[in-house]
Amino acid sequence: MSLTGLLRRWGRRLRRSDAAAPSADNGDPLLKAADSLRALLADASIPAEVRVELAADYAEVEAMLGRLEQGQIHIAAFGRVSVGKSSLLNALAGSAAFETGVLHGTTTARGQQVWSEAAAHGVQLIDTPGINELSGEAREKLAFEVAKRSDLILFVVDGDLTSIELDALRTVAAQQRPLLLVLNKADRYREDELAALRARLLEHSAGLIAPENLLEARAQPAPERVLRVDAAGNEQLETVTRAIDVSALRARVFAILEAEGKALAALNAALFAGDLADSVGERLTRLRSEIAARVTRSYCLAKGVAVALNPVPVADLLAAAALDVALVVHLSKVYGLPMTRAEATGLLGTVVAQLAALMGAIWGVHLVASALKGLSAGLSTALTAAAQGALAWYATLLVARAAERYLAQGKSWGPLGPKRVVQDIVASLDRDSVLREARAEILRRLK
Ligand SMILES: Nc1nc2c(ncn2[C@@H]2O[C@H](COP(=O)(O)OP(=O)(O)O)[C@@H](O)[C@H]2O)c(=O)[nH]1
Ligand SMILES: [Mg+2]
Repeated sequence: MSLTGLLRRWGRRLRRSDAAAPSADNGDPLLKAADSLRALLADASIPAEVRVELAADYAEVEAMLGRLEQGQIHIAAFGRVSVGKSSLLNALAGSAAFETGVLHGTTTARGQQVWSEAAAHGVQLIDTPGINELSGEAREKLAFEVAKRSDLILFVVDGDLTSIELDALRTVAAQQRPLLLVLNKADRYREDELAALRARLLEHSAGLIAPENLLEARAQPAPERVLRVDAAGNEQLETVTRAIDVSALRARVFAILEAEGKALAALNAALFAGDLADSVGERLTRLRSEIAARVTRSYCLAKGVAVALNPVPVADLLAAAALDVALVVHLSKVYGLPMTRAEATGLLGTVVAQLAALMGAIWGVHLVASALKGLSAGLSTALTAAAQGALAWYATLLVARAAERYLAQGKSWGPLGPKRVVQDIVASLDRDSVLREARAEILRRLK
């Protein structure tokens, strides 16, 4: 199996990881996740170019590994601007570390503080700028990024879900991280309103949030104005501060921490590593086909020019194999599945046999006709030569495509077998335009 295929499989396996449900026989999920991350970081077969492109992700995996080793858990607040995310985290931490305010966009960057009460669990509280109804795409992107890299997400709202919130909730839920829905500013509602709101929230988030994961909070309740009448009968307007109350949320978070503990972090790391393995795999596939296309083109040109300079009969085109063997060997290296010359010769033999069988009768007539198409009588020898060279180019391109298919499937023709694969390739290439381009390119080189 190719590296790309392995990475894909690995990504799936990591995502399926039973890290969240540790059992006695599958070892410590933390260690398992850490081992997977370490293996991904150390995989020497991933080209430097891919590492550079995915540097930020690699750094994140390293950071996760660090967190896993220190046993850290990240809890992030996520939600619309001004619902009280910063206030909520401050209330949990019992500090005022995060800036809060009535103005939209008080929080502009990701923030982090230790939750000392949950220090035994190594919990860090993460603040995010929040998603916006109207603007702030970059901030919104950041919020989603943070959510993606957190171990437990507090999705904070201050009323019924808006459609934007519902979309965001779905997106976050799809990341498969443990998720709590927090109805903050509960002080603004009467008991009966709260009950109705609760029912609506559960209805709207059905399938995403279980009832025990919907919590009410009063992170920074507004002071209450009460009219007092003293003994003398004087009326006085008093401002009474109301107590911060995040006890239900705190209890739920602790219950989750107790029950699932470090497995949360392991699960998240596994999910993230799975994503990374996928993007490495995709990037690798793209990179390979880019390089393979360059390599193939240079061989096609070399062969085309060589044949044009030293024309050979059409039937010999497929036999003039030295360059094609070199091409197959070269491609096998690009695909990280090196082949010996003997192996490459064998592969070439298979492809050429299929091509010959496929083209058989048409080979001499149609192909030469299309190679020469558009050329009028009184051809210069250069044009005839270029037409011959173009045929050689075309044959080499077919060989390269077939070899690539074979390599991309981990040195296998797959269930279709070589005959169908070669047929597909011949059908998928626009022969006339290949020949046209080849001829033009060869003529340019011959001048
Ligand atoms: N009434 C009420 N207001 C709150 C509560 N929590 C936060 N606020 C207010 O909501 C505003 C926005 O809070 P902030 O934490 O900055 O929101 P963020 O943008 O989500 O981080 C501030 O003026 C807070 O005082 C609450 O529980 N009740
Ligand atoms: Mg804030």
